Amino acid sequence: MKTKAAIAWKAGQPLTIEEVDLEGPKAGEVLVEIKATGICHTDYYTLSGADPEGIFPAILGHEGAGVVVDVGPGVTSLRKDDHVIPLYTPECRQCKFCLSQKTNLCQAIRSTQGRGVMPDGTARFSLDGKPIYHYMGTSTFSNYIVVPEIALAKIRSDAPFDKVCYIGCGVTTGLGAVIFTAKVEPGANVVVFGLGGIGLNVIQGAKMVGANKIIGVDINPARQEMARKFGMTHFVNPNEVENVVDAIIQLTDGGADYSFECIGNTQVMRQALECAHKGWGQSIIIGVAEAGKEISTRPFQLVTGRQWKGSAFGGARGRTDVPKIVDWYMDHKINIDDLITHHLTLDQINEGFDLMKRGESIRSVVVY
Ligand code: NAD
Ligand code: DAO
Ligand code: ZN
Repeated sequence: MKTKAAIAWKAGQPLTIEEVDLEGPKAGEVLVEIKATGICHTDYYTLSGADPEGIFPAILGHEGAGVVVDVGPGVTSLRKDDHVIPLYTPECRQCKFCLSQKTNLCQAIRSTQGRGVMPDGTARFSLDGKPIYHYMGTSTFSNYIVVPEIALAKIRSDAPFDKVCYIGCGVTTGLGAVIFTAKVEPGANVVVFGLGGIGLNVIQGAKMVGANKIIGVDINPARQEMARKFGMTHFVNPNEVENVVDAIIQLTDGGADYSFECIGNTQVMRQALECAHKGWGQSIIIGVAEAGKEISTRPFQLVTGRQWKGSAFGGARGRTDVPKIVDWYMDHKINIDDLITHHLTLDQINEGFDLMKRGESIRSVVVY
């Protein structure tokens, strides 16, 4: 079949909209019509050329929601018309990683996903007979996609696609980092570095679990208003204080119980670790740094009890946790609507990247 998609031909170049060929689902695969997709900073990271795993030409996008159109042989958990969210972190429930119950990093299809192909080693997308590669196993900047069954979360059918697509990455990453990775407890003091599409969801998660002080840090003062709406109690602009770490240590009587880096800046990762409380403070890295960057601190920071951790997709097990997060949204326990600042058509997708680069959007959502 044909599908309309935005193609990333080369790092640093705008996407172009094309009609591409899409092969149908093979064994264990599912054809999905994507109804809406968010544009995340990680799509920009790959498009910019900073991603060491970036492959071109590819169809980017990993924050979608849609409807099952057809299933391949052997698919048992999904059928036509089911509503789904594609998962860049699948959940096979059979690999060593899934069975460990210690991580959400299912490895069942990791090697082929990282090479931009399906588990049989080939791409389903092509143009003029040449392969166009998949991205993060999802490629939601295409109206139709083929994905393995283990990389789809089945969700309730009354949830609006243009809102719950954000649960495919940003919402789950932010809330999950608080709830599943850090397990923040009521009364804890929390610091969030970077108040974008991820950081605001960390703030919302911290409020949800009953954190005490929720301190937001951002160089963009315009982020303050939205962050307060989501539960931020204090704001620090690094350009307005002499030393961010000292400012946070003062505000928290010795340091944060939990800090979250939601930018991808290795200098800020160090600040986030060093503002954590001596003896027990945990710092969670969410931001994805440029290829080749390294983190550093004095080892004594760890000897004296601070812990450095990371979180991918919020530590969420997609097929298990994503449907629950959709329920939280439908039950008004979380706010997604106010974070979606722009709705676009696929033809306007490059505008979505421009809005992000200028710091004018939180989330732009493309509606097909
Ligand atoms: P975003 O661009 O929407 O937000 C980043 C925010 O950081 C902006 O508000 C910006 O003003 C602020 N900022 C930039 N430099 C700063 C500095 N030096 N000090 C303080 N604030 C600063 O990005 P996003 O969509 O929220 O994504 C944030 C990061 O999370 C990216 O690196 C993205 O790739 C990563 N990410 C990780 C995961 C994961 O699973 N770990 C998932 C999705 C995204
Ligand atoms: O299992 O080795 C692995 C990689 C899993 C990918 C996790 C990606 C999380 C960070 C990228 C940001 C996603 C939008
Ligand atoms: Zn697995």
